[in-house]
Amino acid sequence: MAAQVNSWNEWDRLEEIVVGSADDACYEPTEPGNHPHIRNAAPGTAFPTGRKPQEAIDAANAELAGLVALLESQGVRVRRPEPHDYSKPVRTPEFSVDNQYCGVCPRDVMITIGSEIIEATMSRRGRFFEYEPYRKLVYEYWNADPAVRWTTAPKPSMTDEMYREGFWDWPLEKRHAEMHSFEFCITQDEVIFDAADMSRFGRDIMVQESMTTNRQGIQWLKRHLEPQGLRVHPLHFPLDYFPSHIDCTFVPLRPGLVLTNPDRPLSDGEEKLFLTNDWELVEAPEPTTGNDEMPTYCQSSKWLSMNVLSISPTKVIAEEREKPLHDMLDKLGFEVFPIPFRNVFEYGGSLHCATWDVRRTGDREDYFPNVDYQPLAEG
Ligand code: ABU
Repeated sequence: MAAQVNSWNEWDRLEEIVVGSADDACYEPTEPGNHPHIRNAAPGTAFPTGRKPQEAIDAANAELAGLVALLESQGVRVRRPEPHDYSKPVRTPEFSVDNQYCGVCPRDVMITIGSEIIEATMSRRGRFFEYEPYRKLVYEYWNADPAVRWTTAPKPSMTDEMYREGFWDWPLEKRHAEMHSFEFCITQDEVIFDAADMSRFGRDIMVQESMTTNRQGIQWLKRHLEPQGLRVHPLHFPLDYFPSHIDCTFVPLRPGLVLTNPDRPLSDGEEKLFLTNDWELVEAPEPTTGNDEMPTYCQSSKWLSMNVLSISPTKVIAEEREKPLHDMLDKLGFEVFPIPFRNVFEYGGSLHCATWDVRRTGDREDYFPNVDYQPLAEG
């Protein structure tokens, strides 16, 4: 029987993928793990709550439909999340939030590593139940193929104690000091990670320590994945004051080539792993849109420009306005498929974020034969 779930990296030829949906999306709630703000608004202006306007939902859905059509035209099977009422509050014995967020970015919640599907712990209260729209699909894969493994990571408490009070108001000097010790809005007591802080390179998984993934989360991933012969490498980008999700910072495009973010260099010494294994790190060009010109309710950075989706090691989908990036990818030998995606930005991501690849061709390869590897216990 053909494998239903198989994906070892970010670039092999894509066969099946989940594309998110903006149906019933809400504004992300203000909570200890997230203080969303309206771009260019006067300080103190309250961020809206509840359901997003239908017009904004329709505009994002139209662009997501464009992505679906393009993928299908390339022979990729596309699946979608189940409907979910994001306007429902979340109440556990420990916390409550008035509404949830959306199902636009499955990448944040779900990851495929070989034949295993992992549901992340998540780091924010409004996203606690965001695995639900994908459960029917997971059951389908799991029932259809006995080789499929399905793991749900431990759910964190999301109590007030799990968060660092005051993080959002830290003055610049404190932020600078804490940033170098990689202390953000989540503390280190519980296992916390969002799936989008990981990037898959065959046998090696890179994980960014961030506002959405802590050291305990990385330790859990090491203990879970390393007995299977994988290697989990924490990565750090100390000039990113609000790091969340690796796919606007460090984006592998094919074996031996990573697109990097010039504003967010790797921590000193971490580039060695790549350079000693003949990987080339190429800086992405300046995005066409400055941070101040990003959509009003978008909480992500201008570097959504580099949040591209690979259909194969030679074909990449990129946002239509990012012409300098298209030109660079073209020179590097890629066929670029530009599509409009700006209306999706306010839902937390661009093309890579809005997808979760379930099946790509190819097996687990070792792209880092010369690895100076930290054994599990020392991780
Ligand atoms: N969800 C990805 C956002 C990353 C960034 O703002 O750079």
